[in-house]
Amino acid sequence: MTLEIGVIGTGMIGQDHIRRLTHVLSGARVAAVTDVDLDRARAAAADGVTVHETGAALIADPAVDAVVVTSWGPTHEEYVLACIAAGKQVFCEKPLATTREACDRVLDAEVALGRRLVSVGFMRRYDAQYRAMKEVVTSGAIGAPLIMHAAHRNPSVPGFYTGEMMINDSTVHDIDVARWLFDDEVAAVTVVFGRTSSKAGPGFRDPMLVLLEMASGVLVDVEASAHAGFGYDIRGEVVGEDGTVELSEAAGPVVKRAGRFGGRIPADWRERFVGAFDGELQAWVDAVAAGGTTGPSAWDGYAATVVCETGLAALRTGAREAVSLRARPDLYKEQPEP
Ligand code: NAD
Ligand code: ISE
Repeated sequence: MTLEIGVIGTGMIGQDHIRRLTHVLSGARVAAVTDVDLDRARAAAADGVTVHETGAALIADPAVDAVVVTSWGPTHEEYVLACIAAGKQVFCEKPLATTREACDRVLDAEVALGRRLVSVGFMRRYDAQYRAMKEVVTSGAIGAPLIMHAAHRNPSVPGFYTGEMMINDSTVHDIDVARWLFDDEVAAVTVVFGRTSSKAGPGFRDPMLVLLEMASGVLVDVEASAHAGFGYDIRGEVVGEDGTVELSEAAGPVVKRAGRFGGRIPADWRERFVGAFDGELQAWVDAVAAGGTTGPSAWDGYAATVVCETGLAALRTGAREAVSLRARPDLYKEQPEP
């Protein structure tokens, strides 16, 4: 069976997911696309792909089995809720929705339906290095985890980027990794600033340190940088009672010559996480074709958004801000893989 997919939002990542669904993955094809910019949707549609004028029409299309949402964050709630109402599986790029209240509405709708239809695109869970790190942590080989040091260094960001976006768009991935790696919730967030890079625009205090306190007491410090310049550099090290585990250099071989060694640093998140993006979408296609779903749930999307909102409060106040989550519904107590 070939799963017929509809893609809402044909911008940067929408086009990338269309490419992988069409040329890289198996078991699915793009049957329909839409975008508020219809010319962009038409440009992204290969022969035989229907271009719908609205997301609502795409979701209602009986030829569409399942939906991929890659439009702007504030539009995700509407499309995810429409997919739940239509009983269609939906893979939604992060964020699930941009406010706690919007995420609540998605949780309420899915819980009322009584089965999981929503998967959220936190692709790092499918990265080979992060998965190997999780295996080491859960095996007990380094003893009880105490601290995680992480860095999320963007080479550069568009001129409209702000400190708030560093939390909502970038650090959100580190927040999801921490929850997944330690199978735990974030209990409090503090944001600390030091010297600001001369490359940052007016009012943008970059870099920042985001300190996450997990409910277990594990501390996660995330250096979030927007202007690293030299490349896209993602780092992580977990310090346990008996040892440490660290992500290795990301891409390619190490070359030694003329008394030096070196290798490539990924240019951006597409290069660094290409395998993770392929893996998450293939896993989702396979699970949906088999009649279910997999991957980060609406609960994971909700928790990440609430922690980001708390992070924004911490950024404004400079104080330690406690995270307050609603009770986790039974539907999300058993997490499907990974
Ligand atoms: P983009 O601006 O390149 O593309 C978004 C597209 O959505 C645009 O073509 C826009 O016209 C369209 N759009 C906006 N409102 C719409 C609506 N109501 N209905 C239909 N289409 C609409 O942005 P992007 O970088 O592709 O990001 C899209 C989403 O993917 C964002 O939520 C972003 O956070 C997420 N994202 C995730 C990752 C990741 O690492 N997982 C990376 C980049 C982006
Ligand atoms: C972007 O939106 C992403 O999601 C990338 O994974 C992240 O590394 C980058 O900082 C964001 O801008």
